[in-house]
Amino acid sequence: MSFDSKIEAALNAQINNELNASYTYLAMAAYFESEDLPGFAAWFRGHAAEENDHAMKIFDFIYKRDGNVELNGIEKPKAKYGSAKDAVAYALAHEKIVTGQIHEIFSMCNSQKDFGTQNMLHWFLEEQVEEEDLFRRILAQVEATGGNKWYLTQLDNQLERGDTGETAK
Ligand code: OFO
Repeated sequence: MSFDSKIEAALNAQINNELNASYTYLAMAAYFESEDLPGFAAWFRGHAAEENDHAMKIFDFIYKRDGNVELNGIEKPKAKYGSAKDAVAYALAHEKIVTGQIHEIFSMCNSQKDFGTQNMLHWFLEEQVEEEDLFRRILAQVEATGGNKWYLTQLDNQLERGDTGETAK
C-alpha cells in the first residue's frame, strides 16, 4: 500500500514539532545555566537530545515507507522564564501539546487505514505518557521548594546525579 500523502505531510510536520521541542529544551538548558542550576540545565539538555532522537525516529520511518522528508524552519524558542517553576510548567504544557499532535496523527491513520504508521506511533503514545508523568513529578518537586534557593539547589544536585525521584514501576 502506498504511503498516504496526508500522513506523510503530518509526519513531516511532526519532525518539525519534535525539533521545536528539542530547541525549546535547549533554550531551557541555557536559562538554567544562567541561573546557576547546572543539574536542571543538564536534565533539559538531555531532553533536548531525546527530542532530536524522536525527530530522527520519524525521519527514518518516512524513508522506510518510501516517502520523503521535507524539513521546515524552527521557531525561535522562549529564552527567559520568571522562575524554575515557570520553566518546568512551560515544559509540561509543551509535552501536552506534543501528546495532542501525536493523537491527531494516530486518529488520521485510522481514517486512512494506515496501520503501519499507527503501529510505529504506539511508541510515541507510550513515550508521551511517560514524559508527562516525569515532567509533572519534577514540577511537583520544584513547587515543594516554594522557590527557596537552598531547597532548589538540593533538587538541582539531585537532578545532576540523574535522580528524578522516580520509583521503579
Ligand atoms: Fe518527543 O517526546 Fe517530548 O515532546
